[in-house]
Amino acid sequence: MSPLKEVIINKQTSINPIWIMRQAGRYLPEFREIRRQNPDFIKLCLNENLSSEITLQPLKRFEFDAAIIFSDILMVPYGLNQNVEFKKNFGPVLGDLNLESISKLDEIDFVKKIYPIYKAIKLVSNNQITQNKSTIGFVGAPWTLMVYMINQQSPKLKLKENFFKDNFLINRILIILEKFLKVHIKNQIENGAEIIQIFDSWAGLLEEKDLPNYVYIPTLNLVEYVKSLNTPVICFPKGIKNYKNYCEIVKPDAICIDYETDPLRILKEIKIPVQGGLDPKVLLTDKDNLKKETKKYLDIFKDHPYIFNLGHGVLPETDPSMMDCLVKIVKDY
Ligand code: 1CP
Repeated sequence: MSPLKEVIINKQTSINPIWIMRQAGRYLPEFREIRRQNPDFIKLCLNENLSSEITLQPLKRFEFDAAIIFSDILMVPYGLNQNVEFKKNFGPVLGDLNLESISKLDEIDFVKKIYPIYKAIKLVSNNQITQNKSTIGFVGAPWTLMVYMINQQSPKLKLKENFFKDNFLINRILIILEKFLKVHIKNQIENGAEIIQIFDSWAGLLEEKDLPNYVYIPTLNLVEYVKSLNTPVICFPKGIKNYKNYCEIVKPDAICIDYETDPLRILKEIKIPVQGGLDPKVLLTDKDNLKKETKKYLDIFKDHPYIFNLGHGVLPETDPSMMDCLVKIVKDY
């Protein structure tokens, strides 16, 4: 069994597997070179030879225990025929949302449009490098995807003022997303993804009272679906205050925590395997500090099933030699 599954399924505490969110891309010079030659990000994600190559790049450099497929959560709105573009120094820009056309879309056309993603997963999972490692497939949670689809850009700047105005639209989108996310999950698993991570990057935008409708229930439906396919599921509800409630209601197989979450509180309150936590900014400091901060997480979770990861994606300005150092600290622990 792969090290990640040993932790998630067998609750093994004597090993600390490691992989890093956004490990493929951004901070690696060999990725930047491919990216420079391929300015259209969507096309790059749909080129299975390049996207599988990018997925494997970090595994050639570092002793990671998992490959996360080079793709994006916004490939689902793209598959639903909403225009998606990634603008340099700005981020994603989405086209107008046409509910009528999305409602009519059938499964086969959706799968056809993003099919190279599944081919890439197959190439990665069949590659010698991923033997005894996990190939991780992923989706954005319905809430986070809906945020991009309605807001039409990152909510980092702000959420549209009338975001919640159209209740009918919101409920329809959530239902449609649930349907197509299940299709996307199933195809990833059938092509070799052995673990699914659900990214809810914008869960922290909601007030406590809105979590059941937008986060807990839609995510629970997906979690149950992944489990029904005999596949472990890791959830990352970034920015929420109450991870305990989340775990009790959504019941993922493992929970990924963000860098603002107190790991001691998690250890006390949460029984399921834990992943992540270390602030990605620590990789921008020095090696002594990196060692100190990394050991903090390893010490706290030494008797708890724990997968090492960061508390959000690795930052583009990270020096790969710091990543090398981090992996060695975790492996030598
Ligand atoms: O390791 C990997 O890089 C795996 C592939 C991967 C994953 C898992 C990418 C490639 N993106 C994602 C997930 C993703 N995409 C999330 C969830 C995780 C998170 O919170 O970081 C989100 C919110 C996105 C949306 C997205 N994609 C944004 C907007 C972020 C925001 O501030 O709103 C952006 C800028 C992207 C582009 C993107 N996706 C991935 C890469 C390498 C890039 C950069 C593309 C480039 O080179 O310009």
